[in-house]
Amino acid sequence: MARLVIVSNRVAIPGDRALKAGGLAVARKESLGPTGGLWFGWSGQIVAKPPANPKRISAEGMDYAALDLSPEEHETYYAGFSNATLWPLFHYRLGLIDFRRAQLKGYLAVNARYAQALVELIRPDDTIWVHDYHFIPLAEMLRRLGVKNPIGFFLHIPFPAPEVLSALPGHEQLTHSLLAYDLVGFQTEIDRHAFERCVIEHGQGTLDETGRLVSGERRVTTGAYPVGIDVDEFAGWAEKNASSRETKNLVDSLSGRKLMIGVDRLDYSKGIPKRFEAFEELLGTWSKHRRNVTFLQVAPISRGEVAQYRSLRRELEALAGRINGKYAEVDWTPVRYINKPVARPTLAGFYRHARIGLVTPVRDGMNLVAKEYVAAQNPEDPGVLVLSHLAGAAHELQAALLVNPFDVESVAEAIHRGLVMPLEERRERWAEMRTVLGHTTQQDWTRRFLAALGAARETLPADAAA
Ligand code: GDG
Repeated sequence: MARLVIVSNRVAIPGDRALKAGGLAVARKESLGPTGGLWFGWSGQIVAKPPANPKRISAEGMDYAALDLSPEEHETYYAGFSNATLWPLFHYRLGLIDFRRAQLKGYLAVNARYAQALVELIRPDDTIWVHDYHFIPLAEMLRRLGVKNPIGFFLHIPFPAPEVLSALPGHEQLTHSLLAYDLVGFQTEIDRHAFERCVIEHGQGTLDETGRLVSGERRVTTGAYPVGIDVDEFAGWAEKNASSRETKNLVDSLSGRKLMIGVDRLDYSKGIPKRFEAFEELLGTWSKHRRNVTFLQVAPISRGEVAQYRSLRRELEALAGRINGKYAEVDWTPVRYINKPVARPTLAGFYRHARIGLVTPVRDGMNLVAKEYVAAQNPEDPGVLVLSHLAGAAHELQAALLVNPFDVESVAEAIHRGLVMPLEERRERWAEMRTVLGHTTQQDWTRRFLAALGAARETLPADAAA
């Protein structure tokens, strides 16, 4: 059976405790499971003189190859171009972009170094699956080194409309380099269409009769493959941990009050400040909810080395302090704000007790927390998902209470509606969402993407394959 080679920013070597919370790590780890293969990426280590060759580890039937970064590479490629230019740009936050030519140079140099190291490891019948915005130019560099294998790319975050992308210096080069892949996959049809528009409107390609992009000799398939979760595993954790010690401590501490929960990496795309304001609005408008609902926000610190993330942290500390100062009683703290990560099985137990799951990103590729919240519910007494229509997950979870995260009053109204929603309506909405989740699991995602990558190559004329 052909080997699968996965490339992603961070390699999750078994037992690696330093790996931060995040959707990609979860999604990719699960996708390597059934096939085995090689996982290639950054070790998480920053060293003065990184060796050219990756560290090799084999564990649990898989091979891992991890490269270290130098402090300068980490600054330019990771903190700089990837997370201070591409991340805000792709999330439509042009005002937060901090573009520097040296960072773009570092980004291209790290991609070139990775390509050089990877080419040594690739076997002729490998299939290569590259993940996310850190590695947009990787296939182009691999092709230059003579790699002819099928290479697919999946973007976990949104792809911006051409009008937005054009704010990036050198954006034509970036979109053009994606055409070196055989398959370019996105979370939603909106993202896929935005990419297609960028290629066509910038004169880099045209559509053939089957809907593929044609650029010179190359033909590139595009598609939407919404990331899913392992629903059964998550539901199992929730059932088991509904009565764990941690959950019991949490439930006891609520003294019978309803729980509303938010769980996000501390990131400005997640809309956490507006969400805090919506909770403040709820307490101000509906006095009956005062003392009767507690909002738990878990927000593990992420990318603390990037300036925009540090200022978000200060903003949230001030907001939580303001709301608690205004409404807290000696025996009730309205907002519990936690910056420490919490293990996913533990979170599953918390979700099961939460009457409201509040997921209000201002832009999000998919958002796995929304799906995990649904999977964790007790079918007899499910909670209510309040979900931003700007999350990719909203395309599937239509039975959630969909909100515009910028409209604080409407988010407050949706929370109120969820808090007073009759059991029958909660069950109906939940059952509809649970059915949808069952059709697009994590396993379905992997299978669909890899099948499309196989098909993208099989139908190519011989001269166009690589
Ligand atoms: C990117 C895209 C896309 C959260 N807090 C903790 C924790 N988590 C886990 C959650 C969930 C994952 O991390 C977060 O996934 P999201 O999808 O919500 O968000 P991103 O990290 O931004 O992920 C996103 C995703 O990639 C997949 O394609 O959906 O749009 O931005 O699984 O449970 N895990 C642990 N402790 C925490 O405190 N252990």
